[in-house]
Order: sequence, then structure tokens, then C-alpha cells
Amino acid sequence: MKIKDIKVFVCCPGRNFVTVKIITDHGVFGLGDATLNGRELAVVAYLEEHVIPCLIGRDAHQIEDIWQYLFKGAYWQNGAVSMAAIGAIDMALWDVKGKVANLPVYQLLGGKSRRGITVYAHVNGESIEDVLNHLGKAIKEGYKVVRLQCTIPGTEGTYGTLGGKKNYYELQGNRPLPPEHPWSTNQYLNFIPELFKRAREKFGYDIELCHDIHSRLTPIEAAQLGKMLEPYRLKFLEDAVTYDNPEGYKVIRNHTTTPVALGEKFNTIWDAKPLIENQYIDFVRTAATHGGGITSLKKLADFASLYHVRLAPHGAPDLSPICFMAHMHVDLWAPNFGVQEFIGFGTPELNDVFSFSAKFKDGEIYIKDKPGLGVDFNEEAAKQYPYKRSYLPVTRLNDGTLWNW
Ligand code: CS2
Ligand code: MG
Repeated sequence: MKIKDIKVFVCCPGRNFVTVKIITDHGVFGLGDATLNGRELAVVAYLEEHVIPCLIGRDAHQIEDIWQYLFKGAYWQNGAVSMAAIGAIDMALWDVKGKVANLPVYQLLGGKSRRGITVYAHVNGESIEDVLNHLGKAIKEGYKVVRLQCTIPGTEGTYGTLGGKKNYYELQGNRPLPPEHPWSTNQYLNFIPELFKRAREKFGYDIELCHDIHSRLTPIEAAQLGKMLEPYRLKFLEDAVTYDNPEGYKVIRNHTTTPVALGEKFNTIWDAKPLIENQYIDFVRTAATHGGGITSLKKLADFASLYHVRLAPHGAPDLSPICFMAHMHVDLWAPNFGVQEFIGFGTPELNDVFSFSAKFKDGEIYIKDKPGLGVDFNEEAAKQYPYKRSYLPVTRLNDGTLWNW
């Protein structure tokens, strides 16, 4: 079965998404997500100028060989742009293979290891009171795991809060230039322990709680925070420090038993390797889009399982429903699946373009058995939402130093 054509679509149903469609000579097609938030068109160019010409006429069934060909064959391997392109091609080829086999992709990976996929909700607010109100609602809706983020007093635009916007799509959808937000580590470290203390006082310990630091601390600051949060027993602290300093996680490990999660910015298994084999992390967060596709996630899951590290795949609003559905299949199969980040089933605009069937019940997601990934892409609807250049924010310290957002 040959690859006859590969199309790339960019649309903005609330925020930008890059979608790959691989069409075979048997008329079967597969979809992949190539969205790289804030650098979308770089991936489009990488695909159209460098990847697609090499793939036309190749056997669509040779998923592994095509992965190796695109990864090693580029010579200049690795990196966010190239791995988003490879991730999308890989997802689309798994979609094709599932459709030809008339099986959902999780069956091709090894079948179900669980009935449903435990997810964690995003709960955020402009004050601790506000967060606790939203936490109460999430518990009532049936969530068993929740991520808490709160505006730090005096620090508008704190990562993970909406600042009055109605949803993340609105928040990160159209920023013609990178917004600049203030940041104070000292205020953050003074504030966050109180948030979790109040959450435990009000809701107890049945609900599992996590928090995304978003790479803003130094290793010793993250160790301090982990230690201060130990009485509140978090499921994990995410992105405590930037992932490019694996030894920073050794510092955290030496000081606190609070579990840590890392990996939404990983592009290959080699990024994860030192952190996993040294047991510096407890959950790995790599996304199929950023990490080179389902082929990569399967390898990563198997490697991580040797070290008791579980999957907690990234599930941000800048990953399209195609990546979300790819995670559903990996999450159903992976014996060491932990929890899936979940920000809801999207907005009316998003569902205009991407359609899939999944339902949420009692803290878990259940997907309908469909061949392939089980997601569709409406090319006509996508045309109604043209690309809009948009950037992620940056943060600066009080003295103007550029900091991690
Ligand atoms: C965040 C992401 O969901 C998360 O854990 O870290 O929303 C991240 O900010 C975005 O993916 C950046 O594009
Ligand atoms: Mg994160």
C-alpha cells in the first residue's frame, strides 16, 4: 500500500493547529497532529519542503522504517520542529494501519490494560477561595485527580490561570506578539503551600492533587517547594525545573519525597533516559506530537516501565484532538499508564473541525471502538478558521531578567 499524497492543514478554531493527512493508493487516509504552539509554520515548512517529497511512493505499512528514515536520515536529528513533523507522520501511519486492519490502534499495540483512562482536570482561579470553589465543582463532576493553579497575588497572568478569559483556547489563541508577564519566585514560594494546605483542609486526601511549576524554579527552590508540600501529599509536581538539566532533578530527589513529573518538552526517548534510569522522576509526560509519535511513546513506555516510571501524557489545549486520541490508545494499552492530562472535549469551533467520540464518566474517559485513531478532520470547516500568528507568553523578573514562562 503506497503513500500517494500527504497534505498539511493549518487552521485556528480558537487556536492554531497543524494537521497532517496521509492518503494511500488504496484510498485509506490517516491523520496526525503537528502542532508546535507559537512555531506552527516552521513545522509546516519542514514537512512540505523536506519530509513529504521523500515519502511519496513509500509503503505506508512500514511505520518503523519510515520513523528511522525520517529521524536518522535527516542527519540533523532531534529538536521540536523535526520531531513534531515526525510525530504527525507517525500518528497518521498508525491511523492508516488501524483502518486497514479494521482495528482501533490500541489493539495493534497490545490490547486494553484497563477499562478506561483516568484523567486529571485543570482547576485554576484568581484566589485560593476561587480555586477551592472550582475544586469542589471538579470533585462533584467525578474527577479523582486535579491540577491546581492559582494567580499569585500581584502577578497577573500566572501560568495556568485564565485571568478572566473563558477558556485556554481564548487565552492562548491569538497573541500577535509574545505577551510579557511578571514573575516573583519568592512570592510564589510564599503562596503555593497555603493553596494546598487549604485544599487538604477543605477536601481531605481522597482527591489526588498535582501542580505545574512550568519550569520556573531552580533545583534547590524546587526542592524547597517539594519539601514544604510533603504534608499535602501531591500526586506530582510537574516541570519543576527545565528538562535540559537532568542533574537538577537529582537535587530535588535528595531533598523531598514529593513525586515529580516531567516531559511535555521531551522530543525523544533520549531526553527522558537519564531522568528515568536514575529514578529522578516518577511520571513521564511526553506527547505523541512533540515526542515523535506513537512509535516513540511505545518505546518510552516500555523503557519507563523498567524503572517504575508511569506515563502522564501531556494534554494541553495546543495539542489537537488527533494527538488526544493517539494518547487515548497508548493510555489504554500501556501497562504503566498513570494519568492523562485532560482539558475537556473542546469548544464548538474545535469540534467543527475535529470530530471524535469519547465520554467522561467517574474520573475516566471511554472511547468508542473505531478503526485507527477514531478521529476525523473536516477540511471545509477548517477553511473557516484561518491561521493567526500567535505566541506563547514570556515572563520577566522584577529587574527585567527574562525568565521561563
Ligand atoms: C502546560 C501546557 O498543560 C500543561 O502542562 O505545561 O499547557 C503548556 O503551557 C503548553 O503546552 C505550551 O504550549
Ligand atoms: Mg505542563
